[in-house]
Amino acid sequence: SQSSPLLIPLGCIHRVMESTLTARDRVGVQDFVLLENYTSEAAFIENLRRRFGEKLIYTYIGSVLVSVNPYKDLEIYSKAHMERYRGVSFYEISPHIYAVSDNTYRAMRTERRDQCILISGESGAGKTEASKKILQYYATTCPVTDHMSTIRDRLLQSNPVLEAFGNAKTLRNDNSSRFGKYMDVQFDFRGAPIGGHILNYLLEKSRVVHQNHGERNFHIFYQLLEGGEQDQLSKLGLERNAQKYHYLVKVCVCVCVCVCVCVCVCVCVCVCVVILTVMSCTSQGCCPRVSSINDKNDWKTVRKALIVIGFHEEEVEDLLNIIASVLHLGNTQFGEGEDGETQITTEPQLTYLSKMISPLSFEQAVAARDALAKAVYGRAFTWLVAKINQSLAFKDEVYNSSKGSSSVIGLLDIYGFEVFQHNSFEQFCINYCNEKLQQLFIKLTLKSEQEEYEAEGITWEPVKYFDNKIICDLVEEKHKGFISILDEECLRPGEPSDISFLEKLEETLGGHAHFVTHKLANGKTRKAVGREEFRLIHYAGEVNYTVNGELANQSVNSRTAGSSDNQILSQCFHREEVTTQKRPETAATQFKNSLAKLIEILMSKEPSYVRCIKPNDAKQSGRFDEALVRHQVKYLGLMENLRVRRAGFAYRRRYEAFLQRYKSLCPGTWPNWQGRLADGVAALVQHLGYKPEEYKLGKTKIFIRFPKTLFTTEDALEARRPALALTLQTSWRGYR
Ligand code: AD9
Ligand code: MG
Repeated sequence: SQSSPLLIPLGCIHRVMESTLTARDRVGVQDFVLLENYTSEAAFIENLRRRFGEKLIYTYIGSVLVSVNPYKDLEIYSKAHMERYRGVSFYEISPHIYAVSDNTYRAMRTERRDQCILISGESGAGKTEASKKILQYYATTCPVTDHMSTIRDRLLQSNPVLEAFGNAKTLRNDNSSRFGKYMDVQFDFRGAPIGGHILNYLLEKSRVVHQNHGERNFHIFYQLLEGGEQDQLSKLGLERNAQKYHYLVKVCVCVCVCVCVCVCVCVCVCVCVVILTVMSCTSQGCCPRVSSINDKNDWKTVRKALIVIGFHEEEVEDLLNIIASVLHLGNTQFGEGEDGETQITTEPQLTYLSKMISPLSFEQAVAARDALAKAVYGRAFTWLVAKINQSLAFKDEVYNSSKGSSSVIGLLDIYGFEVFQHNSFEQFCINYCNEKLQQLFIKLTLKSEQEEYEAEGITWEPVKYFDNKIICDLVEEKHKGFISILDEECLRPGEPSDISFLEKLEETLGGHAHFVTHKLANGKTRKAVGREEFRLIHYAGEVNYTVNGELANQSVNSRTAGSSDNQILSQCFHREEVTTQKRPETAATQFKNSLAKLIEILMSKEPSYVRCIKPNDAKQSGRFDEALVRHQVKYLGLMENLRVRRAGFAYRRRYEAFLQRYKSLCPGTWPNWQGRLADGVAALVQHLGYKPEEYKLGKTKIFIRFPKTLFTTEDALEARRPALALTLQTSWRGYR
């Protein structure tokens, strides 16, 4: 049966090795299950706040780890800390991301079942940091031979490379992941890492040509300009000044306002306050430098990482050429030719770019330029991931030496739910992806748990929770969901139009509880939603999306790129694509399908959860904004999670397995029980002195409410058969 992550550590709290806990560790409760007033949201938040105040950022809800971003480096990630958690049962030590990492690792080894760790939370909550800490834990604590150390190093070094090309500064996070990442780490039978594989999801390509004010393009552009050697930049025709590049920053007009306040008390004191107001940053982010980022150092790290991963010098050159050509593309300007046609007017750019003059209007030429830049960057990113995957693929000789048995731990780190002033198609995909993951969490924790009680005929007080399936359906339902409508509009003959798309949406989805447009039912206009917008009421909040450009033609001048001398580019734009002009799937459908595959992968593994919380919007350490935290606790469903956990049965086991394990503890069932299994179990638990409130007998399984009950039984077994008793952790895991 599908095992649930709710089952294991409720009881862990009873076994916490008191001696390992310091007074500081005891602030609040380490597991929300222990909260006296466990139904009170205020008590929940107060516990988080108190612990956060003591820099205790981790707390459990059973086996689910809740993590609050400290926004400062805490000294809890050293090698010594890793050692403390290594091989120690989840419940014997204070909550930590390393405890989850270790528990998952040992479960993979003892149960021989693939695992995955799902990290969720909104943008800036700490998902990427958590996933890096997990990977570092495995890299440090798992056994490795020389042979395997290369793979371990490559796994670690893939992070800075992918972050350089796929992360950027946003208003929410200075290192925001602009792509989704699922990484499988493969281990051999000794538990050593032998390979890896990365799946990447929808890179936010629009960022290549446009960023909101206060944001940046992908880190790699600034890293190259800041850290690249002078002769390398010259070769690429680049200047060491981000201000020169349209795709990075527009020349800002700064207006200085000088306010003089004169106060006369015997002497005149003149206080001048100079306010620099950035007036015109119409299209780009306007912030090439970010205080929390050192582009020059990061460049060095990326260059070294590329070597570790196994990039040849020519490949690095080609990659840099692509980065440079995107910048040159951005600076390409258009003017009117003698016959009124649009021409490229910036000569120097032509030295670095293939000619792309065609009978286009000015707007079309700009759109084609931007589309080409996005496509080139997007495909180079895909190529990069494929290249990293090649280097992480475990080689046959390693596989053979591992005697053919390997297991996997998958790490999911995607872009978090986000809301900006202007939300486009990309935000729609990011937030839809978060809906799907929330749905998976509900399915695997809240829903499956309650369904099992029902199926087994166990009396149970159902816990109410918001099921966001209704929003997933709104987006992906066949024929009448958002994506189907978008597809239809795109496939209609003639130019697809944003307005007709919006009308279609209104026609089909108008009246849906989670879909809103500017039109009110009484014929009036809703001011909070613009005429080119629609609003989705997501599980995590309301977001207005602009349809402007939603259906923009994504055709790319593949011919130019496909015949390029640059090896990466010509691989990215296959020749067949140029000749076979079949209409591709829309980006939304592609994304929907890739998400469906991801969910399938995750469902095939045993999940562990890390739920990340962002304590404030100012990215400041020590600040705990209660309203913001309350909002996240609500939409992440943490209270429901706790209630199900408290009300539920920590442990369940099929009758035959339960009897088999414990029959020796009861003369009536030993050595073989001949009657009905349920009766045998009833006789056994009666003999063991289980109280009625401690257990329930279902149709095929016994359900035990408190792990303490089972621990006592385990202890009895251990006392009787010390040689046969497995470690507690193993047996807990194995009982399913
Ligand atoms: V997004 O959805 O990719 O925009 P994430 O990934 O959830 O987001 P990230 O892990 O990038 O957020 O964390 C944001 C910043 O918070 C980091 O750059 C760190 O400066 C900070 N952070 C997060 N977790 C920790 C931590 N455990 N210790 C110290 C942290 N700082
Ligand atoms: Mg991230």
